[in-house]
Order: sequence, then structure tokens, then C-alpha cells
Amino acid sequence: MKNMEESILVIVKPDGMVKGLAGYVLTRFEATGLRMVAARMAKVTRELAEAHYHHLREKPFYEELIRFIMGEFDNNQDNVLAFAFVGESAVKKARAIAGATNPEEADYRTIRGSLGRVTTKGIFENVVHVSSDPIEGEREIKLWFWPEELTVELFPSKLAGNRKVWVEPGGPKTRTGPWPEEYK
Ligand code: IDP
Ligand code: MG
Repeated sequence: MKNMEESILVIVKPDGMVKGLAGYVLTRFEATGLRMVAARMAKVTRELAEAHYHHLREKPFYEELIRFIMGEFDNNQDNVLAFAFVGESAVKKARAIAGATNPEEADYRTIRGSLGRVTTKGIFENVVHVSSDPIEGEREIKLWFWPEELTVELFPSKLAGNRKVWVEPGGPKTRTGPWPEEYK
């Protein structure tokens, strides 16, 4: 990763997957000029969902958010497409095309503004996840990908047994690191 470059996680959420928007979302992100360094289909278990959204666990919409990202409101679509992108101002560029969190408030030219919706139950079906900042980007990439799934050495990794793991796991509930007491 060059100086000033940021790395981010992008996910096509279950609503985007069931609507057949994975290819479209990728096309929009490719147009940013950011470099794709990882891509995989991921099964969203409750464990992964809770780790990913751990910082929102006090929010009133938390439980529904977990169920949403696990595909429970989208025909049990618990497989999502996850990407890692790298580039200058990656967060700003990616969030600009994703649009505001609430699809009803998002600019209509953005992915969320043109293709998202708020359900009658108040769930934001907003098609994509994009990391909020570079620190979150690192944490999330480490959570969703093993080191060998990346095409570049974004973050230091080491050999543990016969597979590589992140030297510094990306925060609470990563797949590779210790879980903080509060989550055990
Ligand atoms: P972001 O996805 O734009 O970064 P966050 O605040 O990190 O927004 O929230 C994560 C996800 O939680 C959102 O994408 C959306 O799916 C859901 N969410 C956030 N705020 C609300 C809300 O007020 N009502 C319902 N769902 C919400
Ligand atoms: Mg966020």
C-alpha cells in the first residue's frame, strides 16, 4: 500500500444480492479507479455479523440489522459478496458512490439512493456496505479475509501452523485474534 492509500471493505448486502445487483455494484466501484485486491463470497453467520457491527450493538435497530445482514429479510440470502479495495482517498470515493446511510436521504445518483429502500419495519435496505474510515477498513478486511485471500500484502501477517494469520488482528471479534472479555 502506497503512502496516503486507504483500504476498505465493500459488501454487496443480501438485498443487493437478491435483486441481482452484485455485478452493477462492482461496475460502479471499478469506475472509481480503486484497485481490487480481494473478492469472495462469504457466508454471514451471526458471529461474523455481530463482529462486523459490534460498534452498533447499543443501537435500537441492532438486532434487526444483524438479521438483515444475515439475509433473514431477503429470502434467507446469507451469502454476500465481499471486496477489498485500495487506493488514494478510497473511503471518500467509495462512500460518494454508495450514498448516505439512509437510502431515502441518499442522493438519487448513488447506489443507495437509486436502488435502496426503507422497509415498512424501518430497516435500511441500502444494498452496499462501505467502510467508514481507514481504521475500520483495516479492521473489516482482517475480519472478512484471511491474509492469503488478498493479492497484496496490505497488513503484516505471520505463519501459524500451516496458514497465515494477521499479526495484529483487527479489533473485537476478528476471526484470527483474541476476543475481548466483554464478548466471551
Ligand atoms: P454506513 O453503513 O453508512 O457506514 P452505519 O452507521 O455504519 O452506516 O450503520 C451500519 C448499517 O446499519 C447501515 O448501513 C444500515 O444498514 C444500518 N443502519 C444505520 N442506521 C440505521 C437506522 O437509523 N435505522 C435502521 N438501520 C440503520
Ligand atoms: Mg459504517
